[in-house]
Amino acid sequence: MKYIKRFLSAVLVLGLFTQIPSQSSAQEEIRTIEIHAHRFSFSPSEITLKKGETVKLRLISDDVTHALFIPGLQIKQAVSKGHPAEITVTPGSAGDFRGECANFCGSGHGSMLFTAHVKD
Ligand SMILES: [Cu+2]
Repeated sequence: MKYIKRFLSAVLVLGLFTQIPSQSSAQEEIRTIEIHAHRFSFSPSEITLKKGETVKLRLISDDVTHALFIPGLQIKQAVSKGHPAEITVTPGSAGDFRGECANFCGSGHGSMLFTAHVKD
């Protein structure tokens, strides 16, 4: 009985130490790209992704509510000041995917363009 208890607690302790580091390192592997939206542009206005690579896009508004709309990548995400938004994307094909602001934000709204280049 004594040995069984020792064995079980050893398994528990080992489990704790082996699980926690592997979980956090898996999260760190996802590349995060920060994109600021402000009247009247995105910065950066172009990003380069790799086909099949999962990346996290972190959207931040510096002023009013904007929305990043990239139809070819099934992305449509609004973002307002003080509330960053995160999108995870895994491009399935290579090419240049055009995007734009999808939330009317003033006179220069139409010039808020974006391009995601996806390499093979
Ligand atoms: Cu906008």
